[in-house]
Amino acid sequence: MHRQRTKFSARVNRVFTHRADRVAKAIERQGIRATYELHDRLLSNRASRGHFGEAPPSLDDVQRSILSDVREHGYSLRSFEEVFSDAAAWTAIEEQRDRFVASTEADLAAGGEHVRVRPGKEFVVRLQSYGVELGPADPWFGAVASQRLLDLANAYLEMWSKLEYVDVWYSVPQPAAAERISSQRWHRDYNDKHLLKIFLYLVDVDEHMGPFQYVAGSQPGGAYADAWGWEPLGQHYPTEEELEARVPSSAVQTFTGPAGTLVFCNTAGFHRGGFSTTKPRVLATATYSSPASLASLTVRSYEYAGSLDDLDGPTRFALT
Ligand SMILES: O=C(O)CCC(=O)C(=O)O
Repeated sequence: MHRQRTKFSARVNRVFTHRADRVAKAIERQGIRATYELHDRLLSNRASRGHFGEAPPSLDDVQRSILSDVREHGYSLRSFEEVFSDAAAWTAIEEQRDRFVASTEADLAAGGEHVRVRPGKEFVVRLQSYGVELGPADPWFGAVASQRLLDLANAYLEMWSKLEYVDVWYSVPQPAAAERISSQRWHRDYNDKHLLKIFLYLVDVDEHMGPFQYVAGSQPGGAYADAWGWEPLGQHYPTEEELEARVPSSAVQTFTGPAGTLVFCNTAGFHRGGFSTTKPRVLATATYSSPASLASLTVRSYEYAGSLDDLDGPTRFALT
């Protein structure tokens, strides 16, 4: 997760000198951090914790075991089949992948002008990006807006969560000699400490295809939580050597696996991925965050396009 330029700093840029711009940005950062803390303690998350506490969801064995993994280690490694046991849903997601891969490869072959990328992260082509409408007709959205996953996210965050981000990514292979950049480097997501992120591999991913990697125990509350600890808008990108000096190599988990591999993790912990040097890595991803994050540090990637009348309280809260 990488920060987008805010309107305020863009406005300041036009008016102030370079030095004043730096000062304005520092003040803005301080204000955003304070706003996040206030929303976490009082303004947003308190009510959300209250809703959750009134009627906590009852979880089945699979959900409970994922929850216990993520709490203890910061991640849980599963498969789509184990979590959903829904062959039709998996087929629909595979068809969505095939359409996306075909259109992305046609666009890239024609020069890449029409692919959706974000500045500074051009190695990831996105199916949706920001500002789209999503609803039950979209198979991946249907899976991550399901009660099964929302119950899990809410139980992990111990509050009603927001489904903040939903997308499918195609990571374009890089030259083997290229430097890792952006989310290919070790980092903590800056936008919340109450985070549950999901990655579903849509192709087989080996060690050369930029597998997702995670430092077990680096999640808030874990054994390595204090290594460049999480803070709102934090921007620590330690080198491999710096990370190795503070965290044993046995803590670094590398998720190679077949299509259908499903990783749950709190990306407030250290992670990286997407540095493929051979074949494209295609995956679906989603993020559940706390309301405090949406109120201060991030924007939802989509607008919900379905009918709100059919939704229960936690689902309506998550999607709006
Ligand atoms: O592409 C990856 O494996 C890492 C993605 C990432 O850093 C993120 O979603 O925060």
